[in-house]
Amino acid sequence: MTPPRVRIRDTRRRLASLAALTLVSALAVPALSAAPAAAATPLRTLAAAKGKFIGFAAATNPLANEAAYRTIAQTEFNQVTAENAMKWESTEPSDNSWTFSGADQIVDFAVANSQQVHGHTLIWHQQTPGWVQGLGATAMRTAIQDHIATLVGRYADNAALVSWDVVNEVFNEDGTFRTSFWYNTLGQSYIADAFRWARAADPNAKLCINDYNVEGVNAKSTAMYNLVQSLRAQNVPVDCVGFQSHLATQYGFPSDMRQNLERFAALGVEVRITELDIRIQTPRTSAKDATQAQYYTNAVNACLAVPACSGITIWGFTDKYSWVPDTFPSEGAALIYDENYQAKPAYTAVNTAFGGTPTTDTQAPTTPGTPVASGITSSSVNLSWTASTDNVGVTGYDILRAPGTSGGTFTQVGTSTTASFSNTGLSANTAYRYQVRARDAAGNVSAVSSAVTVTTTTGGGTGGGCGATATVQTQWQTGYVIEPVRVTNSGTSAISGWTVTFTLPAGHTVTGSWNATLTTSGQTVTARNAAYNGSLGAGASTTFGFQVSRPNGDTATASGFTCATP
Ligand code: G2I
Repeated sequence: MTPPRVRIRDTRRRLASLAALTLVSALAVPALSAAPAAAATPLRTLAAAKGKFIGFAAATNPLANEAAYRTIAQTEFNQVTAENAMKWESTEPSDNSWTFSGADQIVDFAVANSQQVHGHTLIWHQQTPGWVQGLGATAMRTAIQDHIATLVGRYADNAALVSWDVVNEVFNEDGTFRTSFWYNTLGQSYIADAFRWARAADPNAKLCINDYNVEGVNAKSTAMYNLVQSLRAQNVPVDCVGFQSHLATQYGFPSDMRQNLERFAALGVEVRITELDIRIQTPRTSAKDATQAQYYTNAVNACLAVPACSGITIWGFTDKYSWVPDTFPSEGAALIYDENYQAKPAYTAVNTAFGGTPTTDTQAPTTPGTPVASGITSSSVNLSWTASTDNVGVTGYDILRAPGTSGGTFTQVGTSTTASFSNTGLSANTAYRYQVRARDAAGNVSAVSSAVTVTTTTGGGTGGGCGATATVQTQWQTGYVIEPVRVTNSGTSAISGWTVTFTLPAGHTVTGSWNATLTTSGQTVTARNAAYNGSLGAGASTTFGFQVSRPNGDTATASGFTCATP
């Protein structure tokens, strides 16, 4: 493995550290319960102890937007490959017009989390823009050289970026060269040129050739072997060979993977598993999960058995984002976490193969308390609840919502890592019921809590609602008058009624009121509009007042005035 280079001259912006915001999205309830897998030493800790990296292919969108994705990405992995963001169409969509945002985002994330980056990919027949494909030989050569010099050069001084896929998928299955536009225009010369230009742009990066269906000994991997041997004999700087390892359980595991890695290692190159995923024919079953887990074990063991194998990159990590179903209809579930970020048996397999002893905890967290609603507006509500407890630790909560005061179906509207949640985007003057359930570090799920019913306020259009301010008009030893309590429609459309609540100190009693109807429950007083002052246009206000008696010498007055509509 490349020792990390120590100089970091490049001080590009870092990802702003995003607060652990709760996520609001409609998630399906998992069809198959996740394996009791975690409460485990993270994969990166285990792999590092074996001198290997364990990485993932990063998709820019969830990396920017999903806390659950980021948490696993930084906790479990010490290596990252850009799934798409460093490809030619992403970085140089038109000639000499560059977009580095996605590539920088991933490199910055890696730097912030002490992860090494593998650059993917410089020369590939896919995801290369049309303007390149149509070039003649001389112009194409120049375009390749410029592309490599600029892209590789950008990260050459960044210690995190340790390696590049220089050429990708140059072979057909029978071991002949793929007749791509590269090959058809330049012959095989483009391969050696690309490596030399990459070396010139970053003398320290490990330079790799990468392909799929080369995991076992076969015609294609033998062609790869011969090419690497011949290039190195010509002093072409090929340092490393990447074995993508897009495997499928229905085709069997390449049982000679270790032997194949070893023959390449004997050429003096680093080898790495670059794009591991193991797809099944969906839907998942326990039996298919078990086969998949065994294949993951086999792949990790193959790398562990070969000292020249620097590590393993999984092509993603959650089934929520995987290229497989788009390409192979009715296949998928190829990764080690399910689409709800729950660890699968495949995770347990990888963890165990790297020497971990993940617990097999099956104890569910205690049921969370019934949610308590506060801060209800016409479009949002804050929920909080008594936290669950768990033997291996609660990792978060699912928030479920059903429409109305009864009936309907509870569906998940978000997750929270704390015992509170803010649900926004609700309809005004509408009832909802909320329940929560807890998850633990091993993927166990608690029973759902009892439901709380919430009715949003009527609102007044954008920023709807009302406000109340109270003034003490006069007071004496044993009482006081609050006048006016001014009620204002703070929205942008009319309201047809209002309710002001406030709190009386202990021992205080309302003795009279005007322009509103007051009812008292304990220390809480509720003032409803009178028949003649409930309707308020946008921005309009009205007032009411009341008188209170209090214990002799008590100087406190009523407080905590809030207004709701209606
Ligand atoms: O095809 C699987 C992998 C085979 N080896 C090379 C890898 O680079 C390749 O990765 C996949 C990505 O996982 C996909 O995400 O490469 C595909 C392109 O051939 C990527 O798919 C593309 C879609 O085809 C586009 O429609 C989409 O806009 O991803 C793009 C970005 O999401």
